[in-house]
Amino acid sequence: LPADKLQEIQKAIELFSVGQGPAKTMEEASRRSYQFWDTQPVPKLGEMVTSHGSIEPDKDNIREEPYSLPPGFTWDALDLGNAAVLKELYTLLNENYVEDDDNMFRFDYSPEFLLWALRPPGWLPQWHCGVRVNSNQKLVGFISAIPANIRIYDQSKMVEINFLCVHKKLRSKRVAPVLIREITRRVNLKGIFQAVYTAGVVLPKPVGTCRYWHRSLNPRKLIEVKFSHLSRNMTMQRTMKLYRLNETSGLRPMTRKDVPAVHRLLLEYLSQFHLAPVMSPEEVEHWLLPQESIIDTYLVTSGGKVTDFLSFYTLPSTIMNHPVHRSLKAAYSFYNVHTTTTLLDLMSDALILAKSKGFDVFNALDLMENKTFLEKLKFGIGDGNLQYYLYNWKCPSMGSEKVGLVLQ
Ligand code: MYA
Repeated sequence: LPADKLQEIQKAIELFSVGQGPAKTMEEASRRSYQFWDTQPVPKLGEMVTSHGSIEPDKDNIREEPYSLPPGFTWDALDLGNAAVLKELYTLLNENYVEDDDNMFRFDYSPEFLLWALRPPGWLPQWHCGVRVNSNQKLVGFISAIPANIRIYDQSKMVEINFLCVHKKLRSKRVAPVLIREITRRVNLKGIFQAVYTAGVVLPKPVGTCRYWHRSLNPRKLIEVKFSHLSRNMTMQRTMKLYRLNETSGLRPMTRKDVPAVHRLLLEYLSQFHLAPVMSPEEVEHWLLPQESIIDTYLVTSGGKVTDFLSFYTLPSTIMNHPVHRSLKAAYSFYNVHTTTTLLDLMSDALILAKSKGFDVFNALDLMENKTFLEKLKFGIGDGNLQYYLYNWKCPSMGSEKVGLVLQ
């Protein structure tokens, strides 16, 4: 075996014997301990939470010095307005960010998408927190925060944490906890003491557990790249027929003029969920106004009035080690609001639109009211969960249908 493979196997054995590898299920999580997370204001995994409230009080004195990185590394707030810096972040994530369990696909967030995700109204440069190697300035770590009004019980002022990434060569050296402590400090300095984040791994303690579902739009390619497989008793011909879609949809793209109407619809619709954003009109404009190859929003109108809308964002994945196909084009369901149309009809249009734009697959979580259409519209269940977490806020956990928040 080559040396790097051997090392990987040794590492796996080591992790297995002490049971400290990342846990993908509650079962695995219950058998491991959390050296870092046990020091943080989050409920313990086995803890039954019945009340709502912060876990530790807001601090008056926030440490002024950044936390210490291992020798040879320094903090650098990334200026994403600089195209060269944006490209560095793109490359770090493109090569080192989230992969599927079988290491076949890795998220490929485009530079323009990263600007959309990281510069919403109220963004701060110091919350685009990078780690560089002193000797050559290479970017090897990142974590970000963006401001958000999140409604959970009566709590609202929070940040969303995303894009935590440590270069593959720097893994398992406890750099992630330093990144998390440092972004916490920088957020605390602005008087914010709660955060929301999602992850594929089980940590103390999920407030909700969601699952991705996938609707094939280009089944031949999905099978070729082993994203899906030909079902038993099915031929390629029959599979393609099964997933065939109509060509046209009667919806129109959202424009800037639609912001007030979309804002009203969204605010009202999200009030039914336990965990949901409360967006300003400016945030609705930022998050929902169409931008090519980033975010699509389409409206249903009747007599000039907007009654329903659907939205999805564009997030391709790199296909690792395939001779022909390099990229999997995926659309992710974002916020969908229905008042006159059924959600089923609305999402059926989302599939048609995504197909006509050349997406290979349409992904949706089983949150909000999505369970009402997933099976009917021929989505297949994915493997692995997306866990939702709150930092420094305890509250009873909820079913996925009470989650009304979608992060990038
Ligand atoms: S989720 C996406 C995370 N990124 C990836 O999965 C990309 C690929 N992986 C990596 O880059 C690395 O493996 C990462 C860990 C960076 C994930 N969230 O340095 P280590 C704990 C939280 O030796 P590494 C997203 O972006 C782990 O249990 N903690 O490990 C949201 C262990 O702690 P403990 C995680 O593999 C992020 C410790 O880290 C995660 O080299 C939200 C090991 O550190 C994870 N996804 O690096 C962050 N994975 O000893 C929290 C592992 O206790 C924000 N760990 O078991 C909290 C709120 C902060 C703001 C608060 C403001 C008020």
